[in-house]
Amino acid sequence: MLHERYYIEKDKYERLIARKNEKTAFYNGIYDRYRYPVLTREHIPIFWKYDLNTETNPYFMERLGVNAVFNSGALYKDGKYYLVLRVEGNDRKSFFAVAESESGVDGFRFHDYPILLPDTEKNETNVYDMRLTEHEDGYIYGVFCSESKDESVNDLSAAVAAAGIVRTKDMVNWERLPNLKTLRSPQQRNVVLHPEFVDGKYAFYTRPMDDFIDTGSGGGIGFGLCDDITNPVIDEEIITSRRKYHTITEAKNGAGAPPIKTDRGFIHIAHGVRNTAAGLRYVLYAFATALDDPTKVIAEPGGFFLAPLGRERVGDVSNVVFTNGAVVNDDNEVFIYYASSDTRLHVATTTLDKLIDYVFNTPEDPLRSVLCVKQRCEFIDRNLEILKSE
Ligand code: M1P
Repeated sequence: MLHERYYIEKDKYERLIARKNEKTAFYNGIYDRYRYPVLTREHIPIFWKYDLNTETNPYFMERLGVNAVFNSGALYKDGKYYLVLRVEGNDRKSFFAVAESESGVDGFRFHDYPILLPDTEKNETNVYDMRLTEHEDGYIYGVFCSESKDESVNDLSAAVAAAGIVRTKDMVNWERLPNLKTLRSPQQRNVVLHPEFVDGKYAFYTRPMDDFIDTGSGGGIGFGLCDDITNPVIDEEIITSRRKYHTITEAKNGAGAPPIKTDRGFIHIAHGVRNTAAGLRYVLYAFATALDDPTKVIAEPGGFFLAPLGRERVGDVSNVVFTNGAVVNDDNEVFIYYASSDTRLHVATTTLDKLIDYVFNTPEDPLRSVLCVKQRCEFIDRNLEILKSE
């Protein structure tokens, strides 16, 4: 016999999962936004949070609460959309859980259990932000942040971030590989595995950092090669997408979803961070790199691709959008999964053709106000000519 409240909560839960999502009136011609987040803490199965035994839980109390569901890796396979979410318990520890859907915009349901990672890194305290890469070697890799307390300094909050690696073939059984070693960077976060071998080696997008929060001298999104994924070591990292003064990447940037391969180049959707009087502001931006050289930036639209809007602006870490997963389905529709304010997960949809058009035909940031005004005036000139001739 279950507690009577169970049935009420179960009914709410099933109605939430069955709720259809719909595009909003938002328009920019680049992508569509949706009315509802695709996953929130309300989507967590009841039996992850409540003890269903009426003897040990007579008041039907939440015993293991979940605070947030956000930053997810993404995979489209055999007609299904898989997400590996960052789930954060009320105890602040994050872990990973798989959810799947038939539509990619609604109906996401978690598997019965979260992912129990093999406990091979004994100092690891927290894990988060898994990027899923379907690699040409036949495995699906998950690369994530593996965080440990920094015991080398006398500071309770000091932490060290490294890149953890797992791989699977079925999204159920996960093999853990050793953490990535980057010989020239003391800390790493936002590491992404490139889907193809480069010069016969595994290729990673990295984010060299001197410190846990500040990237310090780190110049932007790095790139490095490693011979053996089962003993992953990167010596040299070169910078692909650079941080630039007075742009959306001034404070830091980081790779997001694994790059999307197109006829014109690899398209990257990354995050850029700038400082404001109200704290850091995280937005998404896009750029393309050459097919024969994934480090060479060949197109970089100016400004942000997607920024926090309306209710997205508020959450545990406000004024943040963050992506670590995007997929292309069999109809060349693109699903960009992005979290808002470290609290819940949304989707934006577009098509491959539109994404290519956006990346290759949107003007670059001229980097100075006077040049930006000149750019806009020339743009207005051309448009007024068109309007006059109508
Ligand atoms: O709080 C915003 C984001 O901060 C970190 O990203 P970055 O390393 O670029 O600062 C990550 O912890 C990320 O999970 C989080 O969303």
